[in-house]
Order: sequence, then structure tokens, then C-alpha cells
Amino acid sequence: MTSSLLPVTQTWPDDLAALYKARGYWRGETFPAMLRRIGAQHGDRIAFSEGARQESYRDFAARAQAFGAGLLERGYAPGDRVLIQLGNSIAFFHAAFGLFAAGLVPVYALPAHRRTEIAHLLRKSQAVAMITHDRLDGFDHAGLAAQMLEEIPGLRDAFIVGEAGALTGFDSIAGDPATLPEDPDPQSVAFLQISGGSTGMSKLIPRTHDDYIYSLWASNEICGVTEDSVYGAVLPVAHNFTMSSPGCYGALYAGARVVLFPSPVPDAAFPLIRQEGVTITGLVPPLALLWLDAAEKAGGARTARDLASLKVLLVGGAKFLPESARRVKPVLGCTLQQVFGMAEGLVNYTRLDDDEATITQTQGRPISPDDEVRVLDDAGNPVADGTPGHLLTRGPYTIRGYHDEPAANERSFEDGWYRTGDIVIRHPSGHLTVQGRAGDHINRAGEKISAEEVEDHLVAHPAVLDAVVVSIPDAKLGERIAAFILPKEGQALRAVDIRKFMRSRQVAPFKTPDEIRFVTGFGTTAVGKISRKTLRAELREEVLKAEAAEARKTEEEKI
Ligand code: AMP
Ligand code: DBH
Repeated sequence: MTSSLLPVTQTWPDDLAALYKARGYWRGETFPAMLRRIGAQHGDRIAFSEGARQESYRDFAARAQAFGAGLLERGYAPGDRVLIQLGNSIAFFHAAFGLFAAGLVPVYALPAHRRTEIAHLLRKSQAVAMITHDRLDGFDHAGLAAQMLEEIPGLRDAFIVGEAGALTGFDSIAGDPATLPEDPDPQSVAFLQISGGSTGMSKLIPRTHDDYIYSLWASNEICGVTEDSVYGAVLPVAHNFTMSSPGCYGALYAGARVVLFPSPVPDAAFPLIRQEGVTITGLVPPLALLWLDAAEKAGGARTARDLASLKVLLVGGAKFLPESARRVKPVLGCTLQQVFGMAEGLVNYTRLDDDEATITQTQGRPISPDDEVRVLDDAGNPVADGTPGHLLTRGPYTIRGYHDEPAANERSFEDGWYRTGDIVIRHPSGHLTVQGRAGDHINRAGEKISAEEVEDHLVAHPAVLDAVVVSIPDAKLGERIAAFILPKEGQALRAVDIRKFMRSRQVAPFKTPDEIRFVTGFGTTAVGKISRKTLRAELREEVLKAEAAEARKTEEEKI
């Protein structure tokens, strides 16, 4: 069975790999070795707090290794891919590090993913097993897992955290750690992370031990994470930001404590920060705004008491506007660290000692002195600092290609440079300010959604002739999803029908359009057939103009 698997690989040219090693970025440590090291080095210290439950590094390492060994006893082999769909729980880390220990390759799905995404990720990765909860946020994950076992060829097991029913209990898998294999090649692929995707479905991002672990310890240095830190995992831990910037994995690398937040809302999160003494956490901009507003409402003394331990707040995943960024220090009493990263690699941070203007007006500069950045105009020529252009990058932890995506690789990689799709300005200091996106994806509160993917779902509706999906700037979400729908002749459609239909497609709820508009035609002004890209841009312009006119009218009425 293993032999028919498409291998997962990620290779840099020999000269660059040699350079990255010589410079000390790639240190040859692997995740199974890291697990043994932290289990021994920090044995008695607490690795995780989840509600009233705490787990030491020693117990964490032992449980993860037993799980990995149990999988080998069950007939799984190094190189096998296993999908993990778990929320912010210690089980996530038992699963991921257990797979590492056994040489198996985790594929990280998000808790919000539904049947469509899970089936795609299972097929694309050729997963042989999946690990999920019985239920989470009212969704029957065990039910979905049972369905997947029927449908996906090669999927042999679903391991359930919680009530397993007819499936296999995650806790029942335990073997003898003495049977674990030797450590893998540090330059081999450790796991498959997923991209938000600008066209179609999510792509799989193969990350190696060497490259990812470099991003962890280097992030720790930049963000001041040491074994005395307490990292608050507020966003889903499967997100690359929460995982590695510096995230839970960075915290574990340092022997710090990870506090798993059951909810990001201020009423629950603020008391937990106080109770656990959280020193650093990361949020997407809409949540940061929610925290800022709540803290202001609660008043200075109360906020100061709740957030006294919090030293650093990372904000990233989407653009954080300077006017919001300026409020962080006075309102929350901690240092803002902006982070502009991507699961494909490159991560930029403002530095803790950057001046106020740099912290509030830029999204940081790259982690590594050997992160190479190019900012190009539409014709591919470099632009001067201060001029917006397309961001391309390559470096010691940026991938050279997606797994099994020849067409996307053709589009997104050029001579080893990753075309990020972001439009940025570079400042002489090397700091970048994100201006927008070249491509057609929507960044909705940090979740990246492909316009094309949503359009594909909408046109599957039997009464829809065509659909165009665009992103609209939104005060709360950053961007929201607007869908323009052209019904088939004689078909009466309502927004509620479309919402229901999206649910029936079993896709992550965050992909359902926030705004649905019905139209009687598209692009009448253009000569011949216009491109989707142009059409999306035109429709977006129309909405923006209409909104501006509406705002002017309201202003005039006030006068
Ligand atoms: P992904 O490739 O799915 O991991 O998403 C990464 C993308 O998120 C980047 O290419 C940016 O478009 C966006 N992003 C991440 N952080 C920021 C930020 N701080 N400001 C603006 N955009 C961001
Ligand atoms: O949005 C992202 O993907 C992201 C944001 C901040 C990321 O991957 C990261 C930091 O590492």
C-alpha cells in the first residue's frame, strides 16, 4: 500500500541547502528528536493547560510516543499520511507529535472544515487515517469520519477523541516506544500544512523538519519567547500563525507553557489570561479590535488587572490598520508585534524594539537575513523602495512547490521564487507594508477564501446560470464575501436559498457569502467575453462606488 503513495518532498538547490546549513539555520534537529529533548529537558514543567487539566513535558512526550508506537503496531508505516482535524486541545499535540515520533506525516485540517474540504484533503494527501473529535461546536465530526471511511479509498481508520462509538478511540492506541523508528532525515517533509488558496481548493504545503524548526527558534528570538513564557493559543492551533509564529510549536521548542483557549471572546479570554499568567498571544485583526473595544469598555483598572501579565500581542493574518495598531499599547498595555506570514514560508515581524511608527505602520521585516525579497511591477521589473509591487520571496523556510499541483506550481513559483500574490511596499529598513492582493481571494478575518472555489459551489445550484464572487472591504471582518448571482431564466431565487444551498454543499461555514446580490446580466460594457478577473474588479468597483455614494448621502442628511 505504501509503495503506491506519491512521495512528499521539498528540496532546495544543493548550494542553497549548504548555505542554510553553514549559516546555522538548518541545525539537523527533527520533530521526534525535539519531542525527546523537551520531554527530558523540561520533564517536570507544564507543557499544556487546558481548562483544569495540566500536562507536564514528560507526560506529553510519553503519551505522544505511545500513540505513535501504537500506530506502527496497527500496521501503519513511516511516510503514511494522517489527517488531523482537532480543536484547541492537548489531543492535537499528542496526535501531531505522535505521528512525528513514528515518522508519519500529519495533514492539518481546520476545525471549521466540512465534508467537501476534508474529502479533498484526504484524497489529495492519500491519507490512510484521520484523527478527529466526536463532536465540536455542535458538529458531528465522528459522523463525518464514518462517511469518509466509506467513501475515501485507502482510508483505513478514524481515531476519535471522545466518544468513539463504532469507530476507534484515539485513547485506545498505545504501543511500546521502544519500537519507534530512527529519526528521519532533517531535510525530509515533516508535515503537510494547507494554504488558504487563491484558486480553487486548498493546496498542500510540504514543510521539512529543518526549515520549520528554524522558523520556530528564530521566531522565539524575535518575539522574546523563553522557557518562562506562557503562550495563549487563542486562534485555532492548526493555523500556521498559531502553530509557528512563534505559536504553540515555538513555545514547546523553548519549554514554555501553552494555554489552550476554549474561546477568543474577551469575557472568557481576559480572565484566563489573568488566571494563567499568559505573557504572549496572537490574534487576527477583527479579534484584536474586539479585545480593544472590550478593554476600553471595561475601563483601565479592570483591564490592567486582567492583562497585567501580557507582554506581547501579535496581530497578523490580515492587514491591521495603523489607527487600530496605535491603540494596542495604551489600551491593552502590551507591545504590539505585527506579523505578516504565510503557510508557504516567509514570516515578517515588527521587532519589539522598533519605533512606534514602524510598529504601527508596517507588517514587519523577514525573520532571516537570508530571506530574499523582490518587489516587482506588473512587467516583472523591480520597483524602487516606497513603490507598491508584487512580493516574491525565497529563503531557508519558504517552499519551492506545493504537493502534487503542477499547474499551481507553474503559476506560483519562478526559479524557486514564491509569488506570494501580495502587493507590498518595501521601506529602506527592509520592513514591508502590505497594500493588498493581486489575486482573487478574500481575506475574511484572516481566513483566506478563493473566489473561484465559492463561485464553483454557487454555479452548482440548479437555478444559477452564473456567479461572481468578490471581496468587499469591511469594517469588522477586514473583507467580506459578496456574491453576484445570475439566475437561469424564469428562476426565482432568494438569498436564503443560496445560504441553504451552501450548507448542503458541506463546506466550511466561513465560505458562505456574507452578501448576496441577484443580477440580470454581467459585463455588458465589455467587448466580447471579459475575464473573470476583470469582471470581479468591475463588480467590486460598483459596490464601492455605491457605498461611497450612500456614505455621502448619510453625511449630507446629518448636515
Ligand atoms: P496563506 O498562504 O493561506 O497562509 O495566507 C497567507 C496570506 O495571508 C499572505 O500571503 C497575506 O495575503 C495574508 N496575510 C498574512 N498576514 C498578513 C498581515 N499581517 N497583513 C496583511 N496580510 C496578511
Ligand atoms: O495568514 C497566515 O497564513 C499567517 C499569518 C501570520 C501565517 O502563516 C503566519 C503568521 O505564520
